[in-house]
Amino acid sequence: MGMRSYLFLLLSLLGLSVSVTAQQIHQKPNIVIIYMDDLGFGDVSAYGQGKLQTPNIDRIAQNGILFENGYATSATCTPSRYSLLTGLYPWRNQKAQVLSGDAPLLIDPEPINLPKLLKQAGYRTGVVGKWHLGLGNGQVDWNSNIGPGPNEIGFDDAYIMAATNDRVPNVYVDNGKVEGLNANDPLYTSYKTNFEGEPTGKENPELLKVKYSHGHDGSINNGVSRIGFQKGGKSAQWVDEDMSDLFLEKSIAFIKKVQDRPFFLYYALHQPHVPRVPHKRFVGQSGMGPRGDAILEADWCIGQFLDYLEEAGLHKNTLIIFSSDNGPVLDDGYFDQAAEQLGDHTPWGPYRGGKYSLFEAGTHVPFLVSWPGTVEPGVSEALVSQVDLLASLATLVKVQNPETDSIDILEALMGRSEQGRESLIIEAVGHRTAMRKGDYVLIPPHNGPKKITWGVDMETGFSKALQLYHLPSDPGQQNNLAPSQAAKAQELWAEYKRLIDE
Ligand code: NG6
Ligand code: CA
Repeated sequence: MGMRSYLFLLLSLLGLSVSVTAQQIHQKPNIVIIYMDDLGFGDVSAYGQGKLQTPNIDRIAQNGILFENGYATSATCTPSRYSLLTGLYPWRNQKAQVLSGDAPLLIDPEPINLPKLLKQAGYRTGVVGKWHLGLGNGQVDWNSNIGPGPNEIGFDDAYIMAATNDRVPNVYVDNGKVEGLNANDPLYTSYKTNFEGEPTGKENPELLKVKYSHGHDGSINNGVSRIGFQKGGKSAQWVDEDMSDLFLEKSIAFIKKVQDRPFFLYYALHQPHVPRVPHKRFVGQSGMGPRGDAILEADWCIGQFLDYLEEAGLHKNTLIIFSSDNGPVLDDGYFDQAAEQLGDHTPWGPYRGGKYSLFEAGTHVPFLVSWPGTVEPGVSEALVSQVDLLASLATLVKVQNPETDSIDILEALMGRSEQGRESLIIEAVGHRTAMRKGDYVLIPPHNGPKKITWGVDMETGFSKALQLYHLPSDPGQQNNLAPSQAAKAQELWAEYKRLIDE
């Protein structure tokens, strides 16, 4: 019997309360995934790229490993989140695309997934924040029990925003129930037609405090029009300015409730996704307009969260993984001065493109791992992807690693090896894919527009020509090597085809 188990047994035999002690001596670390929405590689100051200062996110980097080659699997939200929780590549599932707020649950409750796997290993599991993975069976009724949802795929506790902060319904769902709903004012949503008499951004611009630039002309809540229509549920509708503090509070409340056992928390912040409506404490703080202010608001919350772990004596036994679901975007549908007030800041870092794009900045995101006392701080060049968390964490908590697209790269994540993945398939909007392998990125020929067509100023990376880039020498993907290095390009293209057909 190991020393720790012996101590535990002794305390138990003596009949002492072992709750705090159990947390200190149990062998499995708590696991927290802090997941941002649309945060770019250059938005985290620890990467030394942009001008915005994120001192609290940087604390994770200073106490852990900063990954220079960390990826989301997709350049949009739903597919990346799907991969993170299932270990499956999103382009294998046609339905894994940006979902509407009334879409059914995308993740099949049957097979193993990350929260279920950690539950098997004895973890208490919780999710707080942005969900955007669908709820219910297709005819979701917001006025009764909402399911299947996070509770059916392995989360013991779930306090979520149903979809995105720019989509209806604008309510929080607390373990399958809309929070604050008044039975006399039931909530209905539609993504097709408005409800009679309900104001919309399109017809009632005088009611708006944030004006939309494209899309987002549906129902109005809190002076902001959204995608889709909603009626009723007025007492349950959120106030955007309070969302960040609320998610922080709920995250800490979850930990307080379960901290005598190992826990897994998926803390999914909504920043800096549109609409960017931070609390007034942060308005004007970045000098870059609402996008920068929203990031500072998130950074502050992360600081409070880290402080709590320290005060509770949990930080040394907590593995934190920090990343973002996709790359950055400036105007994503509201006039919020994101481009005009950006100054010299570079949310995309040295990379080309951003959210939606097959170019690098779409998926090449900040990726930090800390576990004070266990993981030695440093910088790693290893190729790591969010899809690999499932297999890597299975190894960490000593349960069987299920057959998925996820690869066990635990040694790289712990900074004990520079050997990450050999290759990775990345995805842009519309399930179009490319491959990162070693120092190269291969973008196969794709049909499709050069730029996003619905009002976002963003290059897609799609081209009828084969593209090959050497990232270390050309991070901005300006120099297509496919014509001059034809043999290399053909070799990688063949490998890409093999990987996506597997
Ligand atoms: C787009 C929205 C955009 C954002 C995105 C999803 C329009 C015109 N644009 O369709 O604002 O909501 O979907 O973002 O509706 S994500 O980060 O959740 O993937
Ligand atoms: Ca996103």
